[in-house]
Amino acid sequence: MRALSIATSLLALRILRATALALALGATQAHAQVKVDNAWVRGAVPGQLATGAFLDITSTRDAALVKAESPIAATVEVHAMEMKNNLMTMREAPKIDLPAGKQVRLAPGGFHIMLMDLKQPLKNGEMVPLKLTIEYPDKKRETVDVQAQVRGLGTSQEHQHKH
Ligand SMILES: [Cu+2]
Repeated sequence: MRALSIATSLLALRILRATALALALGATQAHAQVKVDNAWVRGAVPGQLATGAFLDITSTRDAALVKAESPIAATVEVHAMEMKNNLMTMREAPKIDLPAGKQVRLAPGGFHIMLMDLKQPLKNGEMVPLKLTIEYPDKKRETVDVQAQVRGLGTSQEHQHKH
């Protein structure tokens, strides 16, 4: 009886270990599918209402960036730039496609994350948390947390316009 119960608890321990390992692996794989590099946010002087966040993003399988959030801004949108009547304008993009294995750049003059109704000035060197929501073709979603560094304080005109 005693031998049996030890065997049973050993088995239980093995199952627990296997489960923990599977959970750990699952978590790692989920996050390894999307890689974010060079995340930065353009600095904002006191009183400035909006600025842009930029980054390079690569997904190992087809996906789309569908949403971005940050605690430093009341409103966050994914934006695309386009020419309209010979003027560069920006509009909200419902999503940014991330083809499998291709690095997609969010950069000044192109796609960007618009941080609006800023709650605080952003000084060079500060870190801004961003939460990106990635959607896969099967509609499953996951979030990726990114720390973006503040650079290039208040030098741009392109994010000064009103939305
Ligand atoms: Cu914008």
